[in-house]
Amino acid sequence: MSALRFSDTISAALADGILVVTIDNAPVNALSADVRAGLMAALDHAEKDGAVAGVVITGAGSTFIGGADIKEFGKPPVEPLLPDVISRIETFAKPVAAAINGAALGGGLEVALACHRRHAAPSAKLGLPEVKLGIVPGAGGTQRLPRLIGIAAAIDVITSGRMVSAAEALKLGIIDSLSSGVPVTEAVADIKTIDSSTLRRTGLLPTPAEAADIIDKAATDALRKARGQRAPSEAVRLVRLAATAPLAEGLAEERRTFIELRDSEEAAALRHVFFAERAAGKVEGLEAVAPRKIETIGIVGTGLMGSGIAVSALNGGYRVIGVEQNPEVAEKGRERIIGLLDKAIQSGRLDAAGREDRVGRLTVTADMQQLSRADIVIEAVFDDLTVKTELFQRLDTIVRCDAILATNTSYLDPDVIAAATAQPERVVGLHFFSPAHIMRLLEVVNCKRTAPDVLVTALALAKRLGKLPIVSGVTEGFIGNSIFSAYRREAEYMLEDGASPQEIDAALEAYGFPMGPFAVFDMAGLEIAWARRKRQAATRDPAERYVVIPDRLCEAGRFGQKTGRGWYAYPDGRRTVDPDVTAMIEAARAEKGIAPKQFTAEEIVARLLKAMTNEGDALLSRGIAARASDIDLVMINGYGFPSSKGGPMFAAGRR
Ligand code: 3H9
Repeated sequence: MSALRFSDTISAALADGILVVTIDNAPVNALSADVRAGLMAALDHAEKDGAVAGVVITGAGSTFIGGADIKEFGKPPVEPLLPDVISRIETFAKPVAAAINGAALGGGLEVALACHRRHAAPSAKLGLPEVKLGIVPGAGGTQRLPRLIGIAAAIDVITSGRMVSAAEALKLGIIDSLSSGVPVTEAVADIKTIDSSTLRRTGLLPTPAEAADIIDKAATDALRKARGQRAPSEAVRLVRLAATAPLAEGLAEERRTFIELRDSEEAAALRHVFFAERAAGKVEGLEAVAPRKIETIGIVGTGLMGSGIAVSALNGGYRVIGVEQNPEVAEKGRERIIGLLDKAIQSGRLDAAGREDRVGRLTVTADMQQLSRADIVIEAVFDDLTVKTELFQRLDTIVRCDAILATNTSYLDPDVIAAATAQPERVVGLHFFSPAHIMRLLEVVNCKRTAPDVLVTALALAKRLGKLPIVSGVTEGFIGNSIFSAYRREAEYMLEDGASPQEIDAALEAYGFPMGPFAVFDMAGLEIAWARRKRQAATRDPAERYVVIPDRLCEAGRFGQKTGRGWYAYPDGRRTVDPDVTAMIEAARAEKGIAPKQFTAEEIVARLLKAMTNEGDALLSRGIAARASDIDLVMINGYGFPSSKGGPMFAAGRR
């Protein structure tokens, strides 16, 4: 094999008369301008060189191609454009095969779809995740995929943006073969046998015949899940076009739609979220710190939160020791955890073998001494400072000296809990969101004395649990509840100033929140916040504006949905405006002599955004949050802020 180089990222070697072209553009072989130019140059070479009988395209490392280079979006386009490279591959006179060694996503799969043959490693994942970035595939995905697998299946794959396993890709017809060895070797052997006059050019295939009702159902399902987002509905329209329009027409319409969506606010916001997620959990200065080894996780308390944490830990492959106060409660905790695993089976997220494996790694006991085997203990007991400090002092005497202690408090000061222990540097906060086995967000609280390797271990653990870890410093409510408190306060101020709960909720829901704040308060219950306000009453600054309406609601026994009444009434479970609440609000305004103002939906959103970003700025200036994008991720993943708006800090910057 003699090595050839076509650009900084594209090299090739001749193997048995086949030019094996390798894309080496770490970290994910994205299709940058240099990759596109190198691919074109390699094809030029293959076209002219009579010794080359065919071409195999593959990726260096563990990825085939991670897609278009998202960092290039928003910059002036640089030729050759990806659709031109792809069209050159499809119409190439000599056979071209894709040796899919790892993830083939977005533009990466589009390159493969244009090849005449596709061989994938069993571990490869394939997909068109563009809708997650607010765009549609822009290099032929909506036109070529349906020609291979049919309209209904293409609608599902493209509008979900899901990763398809190599085995499923074979079944669907996306790939031609699953490699039992090295995909490149098999692709070279295969392509040598192909006659150039019989090349299967995907774009020229008709879409397979399908019953109209199957296609309609796939489209209806996709649009229902899209909940008003543009990209999935545009993708459905484009995929349907593949059945009726010639390739050139379909590609032109796809390109026009791709560019329009790529330049939209929604796509800019979703790109921000993509890069924010990659930056999250990275702590400056700790890059070289190695995490401690974690195999066994102790969890004290197996109630609602503890059982969810246990399921997360079992899903992450850890051994779990749950501890309860007595054997009866331990048995209940075990049943609760197994019940959650059974639910996962019912919803198809887990199979019977997976359940057995998890149950085999689970112990729930009333014997706290068992925690001497744990590498980390997470407490999920009642959120009370005395309860937690006493527990940590007891744990100090039981766990190994190198074990980590984590508190799952949402409002208490973990520095105080840490200070009560013999080794405060081994204490970290892990603030899970409920239900803990479902919610991705995990605030990792870096306490005053947390050791660097303890923080790094907590972050590594969070990733293995499939969580999105965001580091927060210590402050009341950490990042999320600090901002949510500011949001809540402002919503209450607006209520007093003249807006109704239903106007505020409707404005936020039209903006993209699944529920407005008052509907959320009713769902969560009003009594916990009431209890906290009562605790804080003695120390509250009398000059601070205080809205009494939520207290009045609680005094009237209106604790939200669970009591059938809160900010709204719930006859037959339906959220309904309650004249009694309107009267309470009007009375509270009159007591303060406030003349109610009218608010537009735009004003309501602007005021709430401002309250969130003011608090966000304060958290940044105090070093509680490391970056504005971390705040955005917390609000999107923990509090329903619409990802299509990019989070409060991003949205405020675009106004
Ligand atoms: C597209 O293809 C449009 C076309 O239809 C039409 C075009 C005309 N570009 O996730 P990781 C970076 S749209 C630039 O932690 P993993 C990422 O920022 C694209 N950079 O790795 C990070 O950088 P850093 C459709 C990218 O192993 C680093 O790579 N494709 C891109 O957990 C590692 O990322 C997608 O939407 C990119 N495309 O997962 C796929 N991708 O180290 C998006 C990644 O500086 N990518 N980076 O923080 C992924 O889903 C995952 O990255 C992947 C690897 C599964 C590939």
